[in-house]
Amino acid sequence: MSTATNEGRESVLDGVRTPTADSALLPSAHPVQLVDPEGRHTPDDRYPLPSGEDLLGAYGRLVSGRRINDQANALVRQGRMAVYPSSHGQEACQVAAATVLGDEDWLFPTYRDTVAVVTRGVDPLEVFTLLRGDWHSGYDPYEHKVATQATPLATQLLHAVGVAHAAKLRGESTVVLAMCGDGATSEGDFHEALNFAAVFHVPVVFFIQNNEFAISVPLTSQTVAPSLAHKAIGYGMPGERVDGNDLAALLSVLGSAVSRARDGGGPSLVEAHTYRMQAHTNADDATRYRSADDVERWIPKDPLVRMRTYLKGLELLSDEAETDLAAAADTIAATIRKGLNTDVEVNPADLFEYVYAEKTTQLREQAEQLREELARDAAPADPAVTGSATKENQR
Ligand SMILES: Cc1ncc(C[n+]2csc(CCOP(=O)(O)OP(=O)(O)O)c2C)c(N)n1
Ligand SMILES: [Mg+2]
Repeated sequence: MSTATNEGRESVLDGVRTPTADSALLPSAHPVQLVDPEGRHTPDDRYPLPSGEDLLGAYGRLVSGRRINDQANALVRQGRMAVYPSSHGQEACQVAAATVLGDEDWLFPTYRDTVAVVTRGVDPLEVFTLLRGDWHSGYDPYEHKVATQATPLATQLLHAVGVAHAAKLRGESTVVLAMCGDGATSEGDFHEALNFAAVFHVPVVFFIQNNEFAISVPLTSQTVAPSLAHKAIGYGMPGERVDGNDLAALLSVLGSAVSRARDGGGPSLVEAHTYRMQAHTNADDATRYRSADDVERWIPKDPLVRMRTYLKGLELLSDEAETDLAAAADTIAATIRKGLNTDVEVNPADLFEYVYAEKTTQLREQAEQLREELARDAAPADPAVTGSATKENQR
């Protein structure tokens, strides 16, 4: 292994890596949990419980996240949005992923991570522009340092590693958090991203939301690894697993992975154990491949109820504060409803813009063809043609 990219680190080939060092890369025996489903604190020496203030702030974002998910689902049913991959039940992962990052950091989300993108500060209406199908992407990735949500699985992991590598070369303190699903871990891009990140020792945190399904494919058909977090050791980076419905544990585990990356510790992999409570998207019928009982087992583990019980038990969340948070979430939902219920004027010519700095010959030809067709359609109808068509129809 080249030492040029691994300054100061011991080579595996020298035989200096001891079994103890290897086991330090392995994830915990059980997913890290700091607050159990009944809302009780379950201490873990390795991971500090976030402060009450931090948890309260994150809980507010959880409430808004749930509201955004449910509002988006309703808008899909009303035909105002083309598609929405909901993260209902996975909101703690979403909120934690965005909350642990600083302004200088980058987030690389999947198509399911809308709530993480909004938590990072992107205007929900700009986020929904993409899902509505109006525009190439509704937000400027550079403004909030959030990459565009994309459908191809795992491609964002490679882009994330590239950004982290560039930041390292420039001597910046940027950390990149790259999200993916359990299904995406079977992609070649996942392997390439993790291997490159480890070999070049770049500041990236890979965050897998294991929601037990890749559309209809259950995790048991996806992998026979002991856990997805175990995959990390194969690349020479630490892996950790965390209860994906425990906001406190997610903040602590992801926060520690981000600090480690920022301090020059290199990449790591965090797997959150959660569950996709709803269908893959509105185009999917989940009852064809899983039972209602399977889903019901996860209802008592709901991340929102759990954090509310915890905060209320410590009297950190008053009834009044809860009403205020619900009202704030309703305001966001009302803005989304209003925005998506307003028809936008689209310019068909935009189909050919904004991809290349200079249009290719083919694009120019296609743009011209479209312009001619639209001009022809817009021209007043020729009565002779209309008359003969009418006669034709009457036969
Ligand atoms: C490269 C690629 N292959 C296949 C697909 C089709 N596809 C879309 S979503 C999906 C399942 C992904 O599951 P997972 O990674 O677990 O994410 P989740 O949807 O559960 O959040 C598949 C196979 C795709 N989008 N991209
Ligand atoms: Mg999945």
